[in-house]
Amino acid sequence: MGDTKAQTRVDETQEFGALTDGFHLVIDALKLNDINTIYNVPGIPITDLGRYMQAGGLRVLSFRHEQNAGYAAAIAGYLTKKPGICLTVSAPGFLNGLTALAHATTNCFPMILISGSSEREIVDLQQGDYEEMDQLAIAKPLCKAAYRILHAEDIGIGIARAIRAAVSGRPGGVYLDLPAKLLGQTMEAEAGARSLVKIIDAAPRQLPAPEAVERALELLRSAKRPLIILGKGAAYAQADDDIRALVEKSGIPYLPMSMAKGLLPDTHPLSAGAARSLVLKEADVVMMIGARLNWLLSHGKGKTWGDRPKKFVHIDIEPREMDSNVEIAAPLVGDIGSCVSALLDGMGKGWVAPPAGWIDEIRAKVESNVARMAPRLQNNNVPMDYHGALGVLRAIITERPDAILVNEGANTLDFARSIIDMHQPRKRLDVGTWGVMGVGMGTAIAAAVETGKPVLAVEGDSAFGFSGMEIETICRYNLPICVVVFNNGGIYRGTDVNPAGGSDAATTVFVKDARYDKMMEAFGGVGVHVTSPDELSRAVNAAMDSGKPTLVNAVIDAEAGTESGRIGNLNPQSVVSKK
Ligand code: ADP
Ligand code: TZD
Ligand code: MG
Repeated sequence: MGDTKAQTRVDETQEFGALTDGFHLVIDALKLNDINTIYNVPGIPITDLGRYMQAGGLRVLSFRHEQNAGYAAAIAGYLTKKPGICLTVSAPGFLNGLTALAHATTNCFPMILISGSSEREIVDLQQGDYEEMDQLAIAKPLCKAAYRILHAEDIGIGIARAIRAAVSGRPGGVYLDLPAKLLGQTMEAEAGARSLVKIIDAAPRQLPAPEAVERALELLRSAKRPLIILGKGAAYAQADDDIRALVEKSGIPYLPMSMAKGLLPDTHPLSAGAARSLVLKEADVVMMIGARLNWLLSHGKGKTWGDRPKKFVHIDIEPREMDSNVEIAAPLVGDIGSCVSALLDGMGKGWVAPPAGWIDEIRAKVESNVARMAPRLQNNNVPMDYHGALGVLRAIITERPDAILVNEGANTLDFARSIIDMHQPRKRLDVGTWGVMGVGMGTAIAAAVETGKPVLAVEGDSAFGFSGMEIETICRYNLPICVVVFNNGGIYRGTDVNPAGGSDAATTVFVKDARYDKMMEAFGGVGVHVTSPDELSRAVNAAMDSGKPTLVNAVIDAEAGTESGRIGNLNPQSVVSKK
């Protein structure tokens, strides 16, 4: 794009000292609101925007595909409570970013997708402009809010609206459309500065009603077998100390959803993580904190939940979440920090812990499940199975509790989730509500960038393939990320054969003995090929010590996995064909 033209514009601005333009108003508006990292892929009409951002002190990370930049922005939002920003070009770049925006919205992560767009007059008359697309209309159903800014003097307000929409109430994705023409528009610098908005209290606390708090406490007091379920909303809220205090003061056992693992350490005596089936079936009062009764919790009913009647307390910032799947006896609507601290206050001194029998029953189940698993995690089989490989990664995370674990795949996901204990909040980042393959490298990059902590990404070989090209990005920014590819040669297993017997491979298998480690070497990173748990342990420890971008190709027994991991039951069955 016209580098020299853009440069001239800046020179003129400096010369007259009185003009600014759309480019710089966007940058100033973001900086004014403490947004300092941008995940992007450059091109018309936003190449110069990225350059000016970098020149203006923002950190601008360029990806190889917008979807990965988008997943990075989404998880940045989750980790920081500020909207993660993904910047893309028009139509195809926008569409690539849109999947991530929808993912952010589904997971309640604050994110803003900012896309350049083509000439409105031509787009609206469908006259075939460069990358013509009515992006605003397409984005709308997939996000919380969508805005377009047409005039430079509206940039301040437009960006303020986008930020507020992303982080207030239930967080989510916001689309912001910036037509090419807007960026080049000029206005008086002083008026421009005055038009910017520094947002006061972007995500206001929402206090629960006192009677709702009392109703919840009454129900909890009446419980014989109470259970707390912690979801990623609880992790997002960053009310870590109060949540821990609530669990410990109440003495109520808790079950963490995948990304809530580590909010309290998985080894905590009140963790019911290893007794999931028991507690879901047997509990009589369940308090949900920042978790939804969606498919991941079997909608709060059916076999998983057993026959015992249950009553629910539900803490959520979104009132419409109440009664979404089952009746909620005690809705507690408000932000988690405020709700949890109100419950703590209300418990006072006279709180009586749940009956010891319930706690003992859970402890016994947890201990027997953990003991049963222990020897399997220590096996040194070659080829490796999931247990042997994950046993060593579990030990590594226990020794390095502040490292961030990124995880995707089917068997690779399900086994890692249950085997690897987490010890600190927001350290486990995974596929989220939709179970999206492809979040891996974007998530790992944003985790390293936003927290400065080392990242261990445990990836199925299929899952890795969706975002694998971003290992170049990891090397380019020299990020402390160790990617372990669980290479079983396919999706679920590497052993399927083409039922038609032809020369085409089966639908779920990949090239045998692929060497993903060599991809990393191509970009100057460290590639290691391992076949045993001991080798895996050495390679990952070395990577975590050195902080060098590393990819470990971990060969896993092609027969070890099962169809769809733990959710094979969701596959429809044909009455005509039998597998
Ligand atoms: P999980 O998948 O871990 O069960 P979900 O994504 O289903 O978690 O649920 C997260 C819930 O947390 C959403 O219903 C969302 O509205 C809620 N939430 C997010 N942030 C807050 C907050 N700060 N206060 C209250 N509720 C929140
Ligand atoms: N596409 C997208 C975007 N998300 C998905 N979840 C899928 C496709 C379907 N899918 C799964 O649900 S898991 C998976 C796919 C393709 C890959 C599983 O294979 P893997 O893991 O190699 O990553 P395992 O260890 O071999 O099971
Ligand atoms: Mg696989």
